Amino acid sequence: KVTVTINDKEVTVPREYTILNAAVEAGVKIPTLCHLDLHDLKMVNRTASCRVCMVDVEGSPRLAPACATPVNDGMNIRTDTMKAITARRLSVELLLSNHPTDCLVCQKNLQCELQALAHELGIREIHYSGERNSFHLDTSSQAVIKNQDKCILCRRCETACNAVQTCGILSALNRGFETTVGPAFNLPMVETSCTYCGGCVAVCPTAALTEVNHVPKVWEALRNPKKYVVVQTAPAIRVALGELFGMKPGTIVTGKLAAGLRRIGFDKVFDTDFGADVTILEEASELLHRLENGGTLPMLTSCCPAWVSFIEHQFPDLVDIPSSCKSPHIMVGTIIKTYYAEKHNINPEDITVVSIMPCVAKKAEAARTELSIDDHENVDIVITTRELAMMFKEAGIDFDKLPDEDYDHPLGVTTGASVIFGTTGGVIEAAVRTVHEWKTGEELEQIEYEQLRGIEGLREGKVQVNGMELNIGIAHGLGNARKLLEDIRNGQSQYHAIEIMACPGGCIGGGGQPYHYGNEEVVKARQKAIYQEDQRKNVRKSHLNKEVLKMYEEYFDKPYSEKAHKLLHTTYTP
Ligand code: HC0
Ligand code: SF4
Repeated sequence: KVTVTINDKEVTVPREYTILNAAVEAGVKIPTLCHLDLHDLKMVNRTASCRVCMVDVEGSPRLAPACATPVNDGMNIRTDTMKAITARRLSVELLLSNHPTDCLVCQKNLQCELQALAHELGIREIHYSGERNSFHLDTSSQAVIKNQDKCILCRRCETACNAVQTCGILSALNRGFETTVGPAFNLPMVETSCTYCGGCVAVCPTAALTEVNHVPKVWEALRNPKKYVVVQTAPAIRVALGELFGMKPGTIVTGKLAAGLRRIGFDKVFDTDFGADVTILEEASELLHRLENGGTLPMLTSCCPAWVSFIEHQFPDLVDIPSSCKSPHIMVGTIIKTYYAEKHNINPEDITVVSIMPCVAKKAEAARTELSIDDHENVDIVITTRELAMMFKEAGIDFDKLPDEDYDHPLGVTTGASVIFGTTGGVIEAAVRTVHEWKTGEELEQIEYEQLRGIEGLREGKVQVNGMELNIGIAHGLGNARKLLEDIRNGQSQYHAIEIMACPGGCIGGGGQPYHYGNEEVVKARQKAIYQEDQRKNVRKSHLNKEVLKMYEEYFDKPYSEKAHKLLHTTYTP
């Protein structure tokens, strides 16, 4: 341990701490911009490129970047000297001198870390003016927009894409003033193996990387009297949306969410959780089928589209191992345009399905033609949690004051098992609840599988089912997934089933969620809330969802039937 003094406050901290770590401990705020430290999620960006965290260290002629300078015993640090303050302002002013000033109409207006910093430092004038970079705006993909004019070269996106996701799409290009970040040869995003996980979007401090904005399309559908517009919400939305209306991370807003969606004009408010229950019935059947018939093992979950895209691009030889189940929101889209449309005598052509997702990749997933039925997309528009908040704000919805309302029947009837899909470990826990009861015929009393829970990037658990031991692997973050896939490729995997989610934390930490600004406690609070929501449910196992069972009886016959195969399953393209 070492003892240091920061602004006259003494703290004793571990030797490996930086000045910034010590300042946090001392309760002294040092502004940062490029820095990112999600320690438990293993996402750390320490490039020290922005020079915003400069501090004065007694006895040193030069200022030190707090994020990259280790502490020494007896160090006397000041964050508030004129020299430090001036240096910080200078760094921000220099960044601003090469940054567009269209903040008022920027996608990140009031959500931008650079803007917030300029405000905090009281910058009212940019003393330097000169040439500005002007790069090509990349709108080639269905999911991510890349606007390098707004890039401040913090390199957080590179950390997310390379160190965490191991996708290797983004890296520095050119030199000097021409330096920018992009794919090799500055190819358009659509021509790369980008998974659209949105990891880069989630950590970009400015609007250099944002999601494609589909809000206008949703308004257009809602205003079209000929359209029957149905909405569905992913499990992770209900534990995060409140943050965009000033609520504490982890506030559960399920009822207000349903009410708000009704207020802005959706004809039906359905739940992706219904599709998650259907997924469990299909996926659990598939797992048992594979186990009992010598099928390919391990079986991998298939609900995360960035993960599906990752395996297609990077492990094309393994595409027969994910479950063939379409993802829950695509299943809901299919069910609305087949079963529900037939039952209510609505022409599927007149239906618009909108998915509210914590995810950027879901935008690209919905456009995949192999998921269509009869040439119609199952899901027409996907918007993120952030985009939904924009819609509520635009519509003047006082979210906080909304009453709690229920989702509509039948596709709004859901279980606790489907809610936990929103966190890492949840899909496989939900599957085990069902597999266990199906195999033993006995009621499972202890349904909370603690060994499958947690925030570690790679986890495993052993579950007893009717005398058989199921080995389960869990990975979140594509870099962790890569390790499990390499084991499978080398014939070293001991698992029967593996859950993979691309985003750190699972969907709760998705690329379309409210920005966490590097605070991983936000992701943990959402995870806690997901498990609370499960506990609040009367029915907590997917195979006991009455409306799902009724639908099978009326339409699909039984899980894994021929009709279910035709409509609820898909194939992958190497
Ligand atoms: Fe997820 Fe999903 S759980 S991927 O994490 O499976 O996005 O929340 O909607 O589809 O249900 C995201 C979240 C979903 C799907 C579900 C799955
Ligand atoms: Fe990399 Fe994901 Fe961003 Fe694509 S969306 S560039 S894979 S971090």
